[in-house]
Amino acid sequence: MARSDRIAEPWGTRTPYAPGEPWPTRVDTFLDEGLTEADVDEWVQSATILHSNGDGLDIAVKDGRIVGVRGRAVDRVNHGRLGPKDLYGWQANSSPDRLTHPLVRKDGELVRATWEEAMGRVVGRTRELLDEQGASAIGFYTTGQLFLEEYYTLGIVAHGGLGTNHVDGNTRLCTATAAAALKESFACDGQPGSYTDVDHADVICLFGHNMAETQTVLWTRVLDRLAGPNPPQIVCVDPRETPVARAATVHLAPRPGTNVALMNGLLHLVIADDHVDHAYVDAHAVGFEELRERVADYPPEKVAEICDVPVERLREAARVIGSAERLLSTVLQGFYQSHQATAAAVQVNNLHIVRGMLGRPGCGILQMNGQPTAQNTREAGADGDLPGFRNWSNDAHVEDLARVWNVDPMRIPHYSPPTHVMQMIRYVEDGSIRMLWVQGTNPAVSLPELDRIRSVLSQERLFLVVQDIFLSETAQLADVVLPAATWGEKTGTFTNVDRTVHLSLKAVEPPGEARPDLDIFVDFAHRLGLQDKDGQPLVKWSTPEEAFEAWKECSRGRPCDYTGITYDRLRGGSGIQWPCNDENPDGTERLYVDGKFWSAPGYCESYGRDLVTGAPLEPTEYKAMNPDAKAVIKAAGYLPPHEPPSEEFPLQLITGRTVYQFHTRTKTGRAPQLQAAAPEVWIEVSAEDAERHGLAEGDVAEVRTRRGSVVAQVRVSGVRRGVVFLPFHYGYWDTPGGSGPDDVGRAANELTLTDWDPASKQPIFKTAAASLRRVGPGDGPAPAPTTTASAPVTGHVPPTRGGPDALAEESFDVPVPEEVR
Ligand SMILES: Nc1nc2c(c(=O)[nH]1)N[C@H]1C(S)=C(S)[C@@H](COP(=O)(O)OP(=O)(O)OC[C@H]3O[C@@H](n4cnc5c(=O)[nH]c(N)nc54)[C@H](O)[C@@H]3O)O[C@H]1N2
Ligand SMILES: Nc1nc2c(c(=O)[nH]1)N[C@H]1C(S)=C(S)[C@@H](COP(=O)(O)OP(=O)(O)OC[C@H]3O[C@@H](n4cnc5c(=O)[nH]c(N)nc54)[C@H](O)[C@@H]3O)O[C@H]1N2
Ligand SMILES: [Mo]
Repeated sequence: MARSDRIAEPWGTRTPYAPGEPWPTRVDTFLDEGLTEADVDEWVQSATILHSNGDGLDIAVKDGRIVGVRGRAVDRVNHGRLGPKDLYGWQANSSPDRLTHPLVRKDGELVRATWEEAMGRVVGRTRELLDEQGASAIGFYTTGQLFLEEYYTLGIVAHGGLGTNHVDGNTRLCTATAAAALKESFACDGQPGSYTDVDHADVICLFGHNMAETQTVLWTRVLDRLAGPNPPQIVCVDPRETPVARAATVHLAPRPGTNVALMNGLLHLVIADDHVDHAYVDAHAVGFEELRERVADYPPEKVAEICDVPVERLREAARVIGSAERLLSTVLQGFYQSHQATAAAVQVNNLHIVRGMLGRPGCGILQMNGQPTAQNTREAGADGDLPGFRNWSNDAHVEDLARVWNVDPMRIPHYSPPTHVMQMIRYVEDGSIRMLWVQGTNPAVSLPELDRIRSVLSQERLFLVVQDIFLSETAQLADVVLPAATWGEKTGTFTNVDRTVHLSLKAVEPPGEARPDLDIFVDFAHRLGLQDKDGQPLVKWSTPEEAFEAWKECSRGRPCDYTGITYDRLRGGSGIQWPCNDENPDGTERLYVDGKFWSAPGYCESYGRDLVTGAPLEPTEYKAMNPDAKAVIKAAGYLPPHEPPSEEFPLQLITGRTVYQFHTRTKTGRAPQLQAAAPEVWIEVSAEDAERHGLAEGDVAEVRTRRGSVVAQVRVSGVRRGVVFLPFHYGYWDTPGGSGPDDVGRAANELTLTDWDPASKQPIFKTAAASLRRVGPGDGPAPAPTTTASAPVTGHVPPTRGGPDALAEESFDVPVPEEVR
């Protein structure tokens, strides 16, 4: 058996294939040192949990322990392949510092407690607050990393049981814009495309998406097409020289935060050259005229100036997109974590609608998710939306949900939009939310402006419950810590970006007294005595499979219809794409075939929002705009970033990821190979900016914004000029400070701002005005990987208008044309 090395070779060897051919199989395996497949007692079916790709894998078990993983050759998503985090990340499960028993705060200290005592405190405080202040004193902040069954249970407990509107997921930081953009254009969440579109596409566009590092196996599929006959052309829009940029036919490296201008420029050229599928647009969309008028204001010269990209490059990209016969687009955080997130992501949808590139092989849109189970957070209503993509502003939908739950419709909050997490933090700060229950997320590292977050979460009057598998930075601030079982230790299902549902089975026992998140929610509901209309228990299930069956009923007839899926059908073979029901017994590869949408006013999930103010549209407005269930083309004008560079803060800070680490590193930081590959935070700058600041590779520097500062070694990389990049993975759990900075800042979110996109409410992690200062010499080169976007600069510099010689032009001088709206 070949052991796969995904540290040196994150994407492994090529298996080239031609358009329309099946992607060849390649099985990746990793087992503990010294073991072979013959030593394995049992292989237990699952899928990958450290990104949204949903790669099928089997967990190797020996003597009751996880000892490795192997990609599932039969799975439609990965055909056997695994990425670096998948191969090595599981080792964190058996870390000696896993939480093994509950903790409660006594005299200021977290001390060991029984489940009885810990749950007693949680239930006691819940009762007190319900009596004193009502349900709106209680908030839930969940994740994109639990299982579908767990979210559905949380949703019914929070919405149908307590009746609080304060329920959100960290999916707000992650894929809120994916959902929002799909709701704007198609009035419903759900990815139109399929990963098999990679097999057919002749042009693949990646908008603010470093797929090579963040969905490694999907990128492997792209690389295999590129290595085969008739390869697709790649368009990359990213200010960094990512591996995607290096493989691209056209790389546009815009100034951060100018995505809407760039998209309007592309749409301008596509429409001007009449690469429009008029028959499709006339039959299946509303709003084209408004778009045509709006993008007329964005001629290429003006767009090139706003974005600081060469005008010829922009034209080249438009030519490639305009002449595509099978166009696949992906969109992610470069667009979503920005001030005009939804507006920008919607323009990608517009490109596809205008070009008639939907519902056919190779013509997909993937408004990507990031986390493995983020799709389920959204589907099951744990992010504030109602389960089954029901429309909170449609009374009939609320009534229908009340019927499924057997509760009074008035019990389900739907009087205003669900509270998003940044608003919840504000309510905690103000004191109207008194209890916050955080599950599977680490806001003390991942939310913006950490100094504020730490102070809000450590307030005396807040009762903070944290349900995690480690004593994270956030758990250290809690009043009660609940130890959870995780992937491999519990059973459930989850759904990836292209709607593929996988079953993940329990392989080993959780450590100590740790319990599955599902059991914790069910226990809470029972202890609280939550009941339905007939006095029966509100939560009528206790096992994952029972919860799944209950969810199926809730999904019946809705777009994300799971009624045709059973645990048994998911066993043994490949994952299945929803909707899967009587009409589509084997699942559904692509949505919106033949221009049919789920956007009828009575059926749709959302009436949409104003892209500038975020105000929800009234049902009557939506009906007038889109009476016949078509796709909606929404135009948007460009607005400059909210915190523009200035004399004092002349650079633009962007933050993001590296291939070897996952988020706040609670798992990857405990997997030796991954931690060694990217051990410490670094600062990336262009050669031009390094020179300007007197910095050389490896020097120690300080990045400062109005909120704080981070000190780290400098990597001189292929990032565009005027931009500083920081990975956001490095918090404090493995520093002497523990929960926060002792001496100097390490976490990128010390620097980021409290601000969000008006439509999706997704925080802005990708633009902040920053300054850079040399602190002193370092100890060798920066600790940044050299196999990725953070590779040392090669001489290829992302193209800007003036080219690399335009040193004279001040980078803070972001032009804001007068006529922008
Ligand atoms: N290795 C690894 N993989 C992961 C994760 C991880 O932590 N580590 N996390 C998972 C999750 S939850 C998510 S959400 C995804 C995120 O996956 P990605 O979105 O691919 O990752 P990011 O690094 O956050 O951002 C992508 C790119 O946006 C670019 N960018 C920044 N500002 C702008 C801008 O203004 N315009 C444009 N066009 N681009 C810009 C950055 O240069 C960066 O290369 O990854 C998932 N996969
Ligand atoms: N500056 C900056 N900030 C960002 C981003 C960025 O690009 N830049 N990206 C944002 C995005 S897209 C995301 S998704 C977030 C991610 O931010 P977080 O969600 O805060 O990051 P994680 O480290 O994944 O936190 C997950 C937590 O859940 C725990 N956990 C793991 N498995 C289980 C389980 O089965 N049960 C329970 N109960 N707990 C479990 C882990 O130990 C960990 O503490 O960060 C956001 N913040
Ligand atoms: Mo994410």
